[in-house]
Amino acid sequence: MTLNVGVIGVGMIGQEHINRLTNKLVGAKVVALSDVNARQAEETAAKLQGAKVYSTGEALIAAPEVQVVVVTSSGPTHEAYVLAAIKAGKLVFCEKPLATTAEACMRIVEAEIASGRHLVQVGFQRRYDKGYRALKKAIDDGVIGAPLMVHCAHRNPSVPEGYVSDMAIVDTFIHEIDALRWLINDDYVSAQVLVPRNTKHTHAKLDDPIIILLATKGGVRIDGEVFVNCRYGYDILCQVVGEEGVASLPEPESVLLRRDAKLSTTIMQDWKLRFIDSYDVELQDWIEAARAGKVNGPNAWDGYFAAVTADACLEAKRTGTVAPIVTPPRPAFYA
Ligand code: NAD
Ligand code: ISE
Repeated sequence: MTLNVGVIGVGMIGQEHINRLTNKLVGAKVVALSDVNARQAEETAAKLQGAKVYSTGEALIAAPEVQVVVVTSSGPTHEAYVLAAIKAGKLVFCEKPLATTAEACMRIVEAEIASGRHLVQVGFQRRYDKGYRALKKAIDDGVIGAPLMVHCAHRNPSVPEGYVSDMAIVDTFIHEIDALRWLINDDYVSAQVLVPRNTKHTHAKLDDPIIILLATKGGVRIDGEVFVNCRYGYDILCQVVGEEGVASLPEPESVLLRRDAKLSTTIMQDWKLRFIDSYDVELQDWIEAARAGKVNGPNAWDGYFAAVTADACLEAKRTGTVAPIVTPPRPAFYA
């Protein structure tokens, strides 16, 4: 059975996901598109066989030929589309963030529980990355003993002018927020944010770099650097220090060169390339689960927990204090 997919949002990652659904993955077909930029939706549809353009995301979700929905529109629009998909009883893959506030994520959690079905997956693709999976296996197998500390960094070469301070947390560090609690099987209890002096490459509305300190229920301490004007490349680092040893995220494969009296490898410049395989694995897994009427990946509760943590980081940065991370107990529905 081929799944008929409707995609809402045909911007940067929307195009990437449409391309992989159409040309790389198996078991799905993009049959419907919608975007507030109608021209862009029409131009994208023209390149696909038989995809229909809907003037609103809600109309796309309601369309009988659309079996499952992919939401790749901008963050503030996610809540309404995910809620509409739940109401229509359709499985929905929503790019991160699930929604832009913890309250909005909770409304999604409540609606999903009320529907009685698992319908929502959030686009935290790091859980599908080969390197992160190998690192998690080493931790889960007890190779380094119980984790004590995690050191990590998320560096981008540069960001556009519109990228402002909060985005370092809600758009960028949100990936670490989700990946690290999954990696060490723990939840966070507090956050603190340190702001070193700015790089000369930043602008007035962006503190860059920043350091985020998280503490977990189990007593693990995490330090995460976000540096989005690092200049030299797109670099994701993660090292877990345990009682018996240290495990690090493997570097992406690259030829090791000996030349001109130098030993060198290439550092990628772009998140799209760095995680290209994980996006493929993530969406293929989603399609296969969806064909069985299920969701296997990061769920609405994970999206909610990430949003609560991001809010605490923002509060900690604003007040210069250690902010508590408080959530209600995880509902049995998400056990
Ligand atoms: P983008 O700005 O390139 O694209 C967003 C698209 O949404 C645009 O085409 C815009 O016209 C459309 N849009 C805006 N409001 C809409 C509405 N109400 N209804 C329908 N369409 C609407 O942004 P992007 O970089 O593609 O990001 C989209 C989402 O994907 C964001 O939530 C972002 O955080 C996420 N993202 C995730 C990753 C990842 O690594 N998982 C990477 C990049 C982006
Ligand atoms: C972007 O929104 C993403 O999601 C990328 O994966 C991330 O690495 C980048 O820093 C974000 O801005």
